[in-house]
Amino acid sequence: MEKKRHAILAAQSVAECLVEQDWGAYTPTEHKTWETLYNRQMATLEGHACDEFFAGLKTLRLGAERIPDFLEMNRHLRAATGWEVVAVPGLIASRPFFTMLANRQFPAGTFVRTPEQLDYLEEPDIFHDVFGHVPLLTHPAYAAYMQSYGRAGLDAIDLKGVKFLARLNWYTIEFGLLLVGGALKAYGAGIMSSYGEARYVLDDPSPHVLEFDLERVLRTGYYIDDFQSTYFAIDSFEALFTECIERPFAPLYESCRRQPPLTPFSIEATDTVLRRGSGAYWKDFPARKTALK
Ligand code: HBI
Ligand code: FE
Repeated sequence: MEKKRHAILAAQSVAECLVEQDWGAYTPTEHKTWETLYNRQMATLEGHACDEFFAGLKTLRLGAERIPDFLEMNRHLRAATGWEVVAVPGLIASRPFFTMLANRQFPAGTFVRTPEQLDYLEEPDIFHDVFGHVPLLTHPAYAAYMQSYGRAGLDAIDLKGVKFLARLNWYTIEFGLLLVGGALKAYGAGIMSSYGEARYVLDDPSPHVLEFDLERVLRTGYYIDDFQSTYFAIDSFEALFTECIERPFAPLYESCRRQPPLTPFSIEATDTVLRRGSGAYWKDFPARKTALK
C-alpha cells in the first residue's frame, strides 16, 4: 500500500488516483467505528453546526447504522447538485485533486480509522471526507464555491500560488464558520469531523473570530497540529462564492509574496473582529511541532 500511496501522490492524472471503495469489504469493527464517530459528532454538533449541514446529511440519507456506500450516496448527491464522490486511497497530488473538484468530483478516502485513532488522525479517512465534507456539497452555492476553488487551484499551480490558496481551503472548507442571525455556526469539515475542535471553537473563549476577507485569509498562515487560534466567519455561502470567484487571484498572490505571512495569533488593525479571543489556549504553548503553513 505504501508504494501505491507514493505513486498516487506523484500521479498527475485523475485516472491514476482512483480506487474502488469495495464497500462489501468493510468489517463489523469498521462499521462500528463509523457508528461511534457519527453518533458522537451528531451529539457534539447539535446547535453548533449550520442547518445546511444537517439538511445535507438527510439529502444523502447518511446515518450511523453503516458506512456510506458511494454508489448509493452518489445517486442522491448527483440529483442535488451534480457532484459525485470518487474513491481515492488518501491525499493525492494537487493537479488531479483540483481537476476533480473543477469537474464536481470530490475525492474521498475509503479507509476507516482504527478505534485507537478515534480522536485524531493525520490523513483524512472516510469519516472526515464523507461526514465532514460531503453534506454541504448538496447546497447549490457551496457546491459552486467548491468547483470554483478547484478551478482556482489549477490556475494557482501555474501562478505558483497553491501555498496561498491552501490557506483559503484551510479557513473555509476545513475550518470555516457561518454567521447566522448573530450566532456563529460551524461549516468547515475539519470542525464537523473533530470531536475536540467542534466544542473548542464554539465553547472555548480562546480563539479569535474575524469577518472573512479574502486577502487576509490568503496572507494568514496556519498550523496543522492543533486547534485554530483564528477562525473566519462568512455571512452566507453565496457571499463566499461571490467574494472568491469575482476576484483575480494573481495580484493577491503577488501581494502575499511581498509580505511575510500573518500568524493566526494576532489581530490586525484592518480586521473586522467578531470575537476577540483570550488566547488562553495557546498562551503558554511549547514551540509548535509543525511549521507555519
Ligand atoms: N487530496 N484526497 C485529498 N484531499 C484533500 O483535501 C487534498 C488532497 N490533495 C491536496 C490538497 N487537499 C491540498 O493541497 C489543497 O487543498 C490545497
Ligand atoms: Fe478535508
